[in-house]
Amino acid sequence: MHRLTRLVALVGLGCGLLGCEKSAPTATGGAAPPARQVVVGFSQIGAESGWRAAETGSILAEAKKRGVELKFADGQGKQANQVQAIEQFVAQGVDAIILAPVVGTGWDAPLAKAKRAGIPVVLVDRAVETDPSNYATLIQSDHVEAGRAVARWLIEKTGGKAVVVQLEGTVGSGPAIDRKKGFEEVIATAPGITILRSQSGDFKKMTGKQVMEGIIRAEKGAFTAVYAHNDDMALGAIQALQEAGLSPGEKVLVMSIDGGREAFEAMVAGTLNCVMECNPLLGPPAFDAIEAIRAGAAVPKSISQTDRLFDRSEAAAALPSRAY
Ligand code: GZL
Repeated sequence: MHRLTRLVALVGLGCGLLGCEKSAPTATGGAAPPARQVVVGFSQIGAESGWRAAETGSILAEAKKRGVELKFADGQGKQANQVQAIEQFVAQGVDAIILAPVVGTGWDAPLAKAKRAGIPVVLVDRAVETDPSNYATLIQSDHVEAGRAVARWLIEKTGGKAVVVQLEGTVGSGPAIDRKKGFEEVIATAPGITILRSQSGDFKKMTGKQVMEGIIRAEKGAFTAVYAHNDDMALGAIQALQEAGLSPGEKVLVMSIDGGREAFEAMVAGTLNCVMECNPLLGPPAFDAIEAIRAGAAVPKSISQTDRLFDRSEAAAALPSRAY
């Protein structure tokens, strides 16, 4: 192998497969210019839940591992901040953008701007309504199926008889819309199950607790199950139920989605009855997708994560090996 090619190859390997742009050797065989580090902009929703923190950690760690310069923008839960971050990334000429979109609509303009600049966008954990040509791929769990799985568990557990309080995620977000859709589609097959109240807790623990407190005040103990769209709201609701003496996990079944460590600990403690996983460790698939795109390889428009439901009877055995 020619000495120069060997040098370029070594530089490439030194940066990790994605970390550095390989510079072509000069025509005269002179020293290759220094390889340029790949730069990725990451527009994150915020830090509303344990799940969100795990996702952020996974993406930051994967960028470091691959030698990629990551420009991180915390949207603090506001779409306007995320749109501004995307526009800044485009102005800075990043090589790719990772976007976790807080809500499902209102992204056409910033995504079209990135497309015109030739910057691929990888969507993670939530879908958006836009022309599919505006993004390269979407990496997420199947949120509709997650709602269906929780509903199937409730029907089996109760013989199809329950009065449910539903704590919904962030208004307008893909997971909240889909987890509601999947759950309600399946419980419609069980006429003995009704939804007494359905209200957004914005995927936040304190908001989930406050919403639960309001429903307890209004409805007393007129419900037998709580379906929370994520662990944080479930844990907040459990606190409210305990403070009202309504024994969560026993008299009132509590079901959640995400599957973080705290949820498994609540199942071991007996206050949470089942959790449907939603894998937050999207760093590796996100950077695999960026690597493939930069290599000119075809990437599927949608990459789904595989998740499963855990009943609390399985929690103690599963807890030690939980990765998030
Ligand atoms: C799901 C993700 C949701 C989690 C919540 O992909 O968007 O947002 O379920 C998080 O915990 O806040």
